[in-house]
Amino acid sequence: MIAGNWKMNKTVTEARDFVTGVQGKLPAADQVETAIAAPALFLQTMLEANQDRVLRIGAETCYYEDEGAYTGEISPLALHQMGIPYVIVGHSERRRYFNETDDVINRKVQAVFRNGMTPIICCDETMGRRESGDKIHWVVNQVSAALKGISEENAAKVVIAYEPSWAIGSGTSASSDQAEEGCYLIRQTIADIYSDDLANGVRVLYGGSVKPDNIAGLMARNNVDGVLAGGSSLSEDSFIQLANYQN
Ligand code: G2H
Repeated sequence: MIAGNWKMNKTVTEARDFVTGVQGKLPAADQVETAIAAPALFLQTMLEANQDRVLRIGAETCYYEDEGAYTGEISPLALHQMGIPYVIVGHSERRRYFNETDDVINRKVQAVFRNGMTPIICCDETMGRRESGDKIHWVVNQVSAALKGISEENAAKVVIAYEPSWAIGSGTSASSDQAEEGCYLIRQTIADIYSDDLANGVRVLYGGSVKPDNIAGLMARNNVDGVLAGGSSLSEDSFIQLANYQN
């Protein structure tokens, strides 16, 4: 899976032009699944521009209640009714700037599944934790907390992204060894909670300064099933190159 996370970038017009521009230039979905998570403001326009339906259009976050007096929040029920298949949950920027706790993230994962969508759960790790040797504890706890109470049937569908905060937006990706190690740790955690079979079927992505010139080395690793790209998903050319990294 090659997924993009636009964060708070672009306008509705730019979002529509991007989707129009990538039509016919992405690999078939049964070879490489491609997705862009975009601000909720753009989603309807993007869905309408997505004539060939190869690109999956996702949301960057949602609330954990379906409806009610929650001013400014994004309803997972409404996302599902629009035809949105994926929602990013627990990105490190949501944890850091919007105080999302493990408990909130778990509720959001439940809400996404309750509404028939699939969460792309992000799991971060700071350089401090990596250097102090605390990364295992930290990553295991984040994955376990996000999946608390999630059935096997739903856990089998989940997508999890290993996103070391020291690589995000820095211009320097984790090495392929570091990405492999983080993704392996996530897969092992899922295996411990559920089973090896289930864990082997889950897609684990790497995110953090992925670019057209480093994607092939990351994707070559056993436990890296895809990438979540921020900055390099913003331009059509660069996203098309990421999606066609095998060519
Ligand atoms: C990590 C990533 C997208 P970037 O946040 O999820 O962003 O590729 O810009 O480091």
